[in-house]
Amino acid sequence: MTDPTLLFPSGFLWGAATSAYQIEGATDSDGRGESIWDTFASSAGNIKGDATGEVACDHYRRWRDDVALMKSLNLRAYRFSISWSRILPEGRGVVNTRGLDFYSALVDGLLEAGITPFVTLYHFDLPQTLEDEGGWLRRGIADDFTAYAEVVANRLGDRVKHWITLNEPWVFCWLGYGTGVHAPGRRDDTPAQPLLAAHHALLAHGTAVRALRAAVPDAQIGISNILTHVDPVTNRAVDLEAAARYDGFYNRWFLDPLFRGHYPHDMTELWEEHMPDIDPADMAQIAVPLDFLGIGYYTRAVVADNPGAPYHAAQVVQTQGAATTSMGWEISPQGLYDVLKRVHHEYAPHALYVIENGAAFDDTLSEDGNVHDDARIAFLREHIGEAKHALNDGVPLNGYFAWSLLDNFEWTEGFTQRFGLTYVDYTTQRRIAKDSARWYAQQMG
Ligand code: GCO
Repeated sequence: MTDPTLLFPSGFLWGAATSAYQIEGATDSDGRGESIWDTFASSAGNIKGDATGEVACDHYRRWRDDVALMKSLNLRAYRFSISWSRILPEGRGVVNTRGLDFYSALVDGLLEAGITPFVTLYHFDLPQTLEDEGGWLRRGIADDFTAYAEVVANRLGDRVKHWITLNEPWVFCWLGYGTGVHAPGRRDDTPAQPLLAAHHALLAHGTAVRALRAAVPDAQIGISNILTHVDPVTNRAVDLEAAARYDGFYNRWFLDPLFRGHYPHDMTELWEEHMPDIDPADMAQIAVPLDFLGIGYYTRAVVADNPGAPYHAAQVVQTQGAATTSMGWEISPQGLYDVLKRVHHEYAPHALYVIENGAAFDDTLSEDGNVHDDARIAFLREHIGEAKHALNDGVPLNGYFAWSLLDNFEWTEGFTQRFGLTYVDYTTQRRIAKDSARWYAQQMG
């Protein structure tokens, strides 16, 4: 039975999301080039269990079954990413048609199943050749990304009408070029490298949006930002200020340039000596009008002042007794409501999607052959309830995508964290819809 409190408008788009490196496998197939995640994962000690994406969910070969699975779950939309290295194995130049053929066939399969494709052009997997030239630290990456976006749009744009340029620049800039826990694993104890990478990422977004508009005039184009709701741990002035800095670092650093055309002034002051050189025309490029903002939301952040903490002198603290997922992230449905309301009021994007939301739990296959993931059902029900709450309060929310369709390669966590609506037995590649998948299917059906 559909939960009556969750009734959404009929056009609301229910979906699930994945990304290329996390599910495809077949990293050597059909002319694909190497990406930074191939390199990073092949180096011992970077990933739990030294796991890699070489096989992952073998989606590259099993995509037809996966589309059938989506259809059986009543999905109306599917968000997936394109592997840049399949399309341009060297990052630029010679186009690998077989890579385009794969995504083209997938798009046809989705449309035949009545599922709207949402394409993400970049989900963390930069071609290694481009990283060798400096990756996101090199300004020319914006032109490379734009040229790649054009190639994909020219092939898929007749059928794909929803485009996401970048997935979560906060993640790949700060974790890839600051803490070094994500590919390419470059480290900087100061904000300089992450800020330079982020500026080029935002610029690449802006120039790619223009190229996409030219190639696909009827496209809906957006970006996906991971956002969090920040609460100070106490009401002491130092913690309030730390919370503001953390918010500047995590949320506003990306939202302000996209929607206001400048970086947040309190943060540029804090990071004055680390700021990249900014060409005066860049900010206008970055603030190109968008059709939607995609929000990735997983948890809130409770923040304390910590003068010794790198980058922002603030620290995320655990809430005593709070329920968490197996990632250790506090479960905070209210935070999703707060984020949606805040973005609507302060930045007013034309439309919003919850483009990723979900939870990892220690799922096990029961003797009855099912996965009884009641905790995930509760997580989804509460978060979707808060999304509805925001919609009721005037937020122009157009859809919700569960992360993820399948258990998959969770970056540095390897295969130890299961985020899927569908359980994947990695030894046989059998897919088993979890109880949460059936619950989700009923919401949509
Ligand atoms: C990210 C990505 C996803 C993750 C998901 C769970 O946030 O890093 O978009 O690829 O798998 O968010 O951590």
